[in-house]
Amino acid sequence: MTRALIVVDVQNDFCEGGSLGVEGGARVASDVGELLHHWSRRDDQAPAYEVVVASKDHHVDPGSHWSADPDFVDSWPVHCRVGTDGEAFHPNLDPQPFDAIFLKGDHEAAYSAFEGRTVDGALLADWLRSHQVDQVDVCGIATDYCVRHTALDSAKEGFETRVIEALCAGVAPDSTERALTEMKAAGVTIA
Ligand code: VGL
Repeated sequence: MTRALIVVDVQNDFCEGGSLGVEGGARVASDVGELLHHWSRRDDQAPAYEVVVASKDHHVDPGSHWSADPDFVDSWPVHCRVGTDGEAFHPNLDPQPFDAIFLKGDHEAAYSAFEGRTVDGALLADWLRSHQVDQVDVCGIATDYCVRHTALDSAKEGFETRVIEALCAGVAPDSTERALTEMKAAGVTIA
């Protein structure tokens, strides 16, 4: 069994103070940072991941995904614009020992890390398979959007998939509850 951790969109714009700040985002960033600290030291508390990767929302011009009058379902305030501080990983996410980073959404909405590519053009599913990964843990922001889509795609791609709820933050309580139910129904374990 080879397990990977996918850290989804722990970026400034999705944390408190960002343009699309999710409550609990900065806390998720520091909790994931602590886990990565143990992982990179390979110490007694290190989680058993062979590889850790991250995704980033990475928008240049995503069309109607950005709106001056967003509905917070399909359209959103300007966020994660390439070249801005909002697109950067949150500073609480420390260290950042990622084996690969998958960038998504240059010119469209992209909620799933599986839509992302490395700078070399590798897609996440191919990258995981080439690293013999068969089990995936997902954490990050937001539970009801990018974590949800990432976990559903992961299960669809055939990876045994688990979402670490304590290391996620959602946009809204209702949609977060619905997302957890939908993920469970798709065979994802909520840990
Ligand atoms: C996200 C809303 C818009 C997310 C991305 O990362 O969950 N949410 N774009």
